[in-house]
Parts: sequence; structure tokens; C-alpha cells
Amino acid sequence: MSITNKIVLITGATSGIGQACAELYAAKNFDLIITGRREEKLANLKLKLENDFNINVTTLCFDVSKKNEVEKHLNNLPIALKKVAILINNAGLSQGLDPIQEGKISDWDIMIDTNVKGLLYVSKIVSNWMIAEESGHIVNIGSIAGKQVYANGNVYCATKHAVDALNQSMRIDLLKYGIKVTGINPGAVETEFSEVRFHGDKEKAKKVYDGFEPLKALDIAETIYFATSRPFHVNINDLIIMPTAQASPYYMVKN
Ligand code: NDP
Ligand code: 8X3
Repeated sequence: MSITNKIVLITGATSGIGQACAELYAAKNFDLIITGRREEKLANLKLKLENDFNINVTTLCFDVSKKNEVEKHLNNLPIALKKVAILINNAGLSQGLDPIQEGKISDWDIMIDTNVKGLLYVSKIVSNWMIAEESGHIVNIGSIAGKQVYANGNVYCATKHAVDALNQSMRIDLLKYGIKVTGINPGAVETEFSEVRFHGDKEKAKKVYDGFEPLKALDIAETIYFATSRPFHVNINDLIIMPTAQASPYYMVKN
């Protein structure tokens, strides 16, 4: 495999925002490293994108919340693939929507381990690759839940507030190496997010998006592409993007 294009590493590319990013950056002629836990989805996406575009796609099947898996898969990449221009820290999820006193500790552990610790495990390794190159751009997918909290959002909101804090601190720590850091904070985007939040209850998930036009994953991918295609002297620090029908996590006008 010859690496001819700039490389984008996208965590959680098997659906939703991550998949839309993979499709968009492939169309823009970037080589890709795509990750997720669902191997077949990764393989199908690789096949499609390599067929449709003149690019190389590397798939890495691992759970971001498992430190040893993250280290094994990333450290074992050939040196040429470690020249990552853009890291999109997208893998994440919500589990449950319960008041704090009824929350399931297993749900809390999964959200904290994935959204916070997983993002950290990946960022530690990839930021060192970028430091070696003295260039790079890290995009952290936060949420409006990282800017405001809402009823029953407790632990998910806390993890996204942590992403917001890490986004700010990473920007400070990595500035002297010429590495840009951007936070992208979406409101309601129709993906597998709500199905995962409600533990596979498709009916309940669908109702979240009834009566208004939610964002599409492509809307977020296009925004990320915009942020990462500015000239070197311009950095988009932080963006909040909502559907027009949504003014805050808890104020939405529905039909
Ligand atoms: P999806 O459920 O459609 O996609 C989530 C992606 O993350 C999947 O590719 C999934 O892959 C991956 N993922 C989840 N857990 C892990 C894990 N432990 N290890 C590796 N990969 C994992 O949801 P979205 O596209 O909506 O979510 C993407 C990001 O956007 C998340 O961080 C989410 O919090 C954030 N977000 C979403 C919003 C929305 O309304 N949809 C709004 C604001 C932020 P796999 O299952 O194959 O492992
Ligand atoms: C996902 C959007 O409003 O459900 O982060 O928290 S929300």
C-alpha cells in the first residue's frame, strides 16, 4: 500500500457522524484510518470508499474504552500510517436517560470509559505522532450536552462537559507544536445515537426526532471539514450546531 494522500483518523466510523466524515474526507481525497467495534461495517465501508475514490482505507476494530486494545492497534500501525494529519475523536455514546437516583452504574461506567477515557487513550498516542511531525489537527466531538445540562442527562452531560474541558486544555498544551484543536458540539442529529441511548428500542428512538427536522450526520461532517480546511493561521476553537428548530437542549419547537 502506498500512502499518497493526507491521512485522517476517525474513531467510531461505523455509523452516524463518523461514517459521514469518512465518506466526506474520502470524497476530498484523504486516506483514512477508520475505527469501531463492528468489524463487518468497517470492512464494507472500506470496500465502498476504496472502490468509489482513489484512496487507501485502513480499518482498526477495537473498543476505545479498552486501553490495551487502543495501544495495541494504534502502536502496531506502520510508521507511514502514523503521519496522521487530522484526528476526529468521534466515538461516543449515551446509555440511558434516567434521574440520577435511578441511573444504572453499568451505563455510567460505559459512558465515562468511552466518551472520556477512550478519547484520552487515542489522543495521547496520536498527539505524540503529531508532535513528531510538528503539525496536525484534533477535532473533538462534544455536544450541546457539554455546554448545558438537561433533565436526566446527568452522566452523559458530565462526560461531554469533560470533553469540552479537554478540548480547551489540549489546545493550550499542543499549541507550541503547531497542532490545532477544535471542538464540535452538535444538538440533535438523527443517527444511531438515540437507539443506543435507549438500549436498542427503535420506536422510542424514532420519537426523539418526531415533529421537527433534526440535523443529518452530513451536516456535522461538512462543518468538521470546514474547520479542518481553514488556512494554517485560522483555528475554529469551538462550534455549537443545532437544528433550526432547537434553541437549547430543552427548548425545541415541534409541529
Ligand atoms: P452513532 O451511534 O451513530 O455512532 C457512534 C459511533 O461511535 C459508532 O461508530 C460506534 O461504533 C462508535 N463507538 C461507540 N462506542 C464505542 C467504543 N466503545 N469503541 C469504539 N467505538 C465506539 O452516534 P453519533 O454518530 O450520533 O455519535 C457520534 C458522536 O457524536 C458521539 O460522541 C456522540 O456523543 C456525539 N453527538 C451526537 C449527537 C446526536 O444527536 N446524534 C449530538 C451531539 C453529539 P461501534 O458501535 O461499531 O463501536
Ligand atoms: C447528543 C445531543 O441533546 O441528546 O449529544 O445531548 S443531546
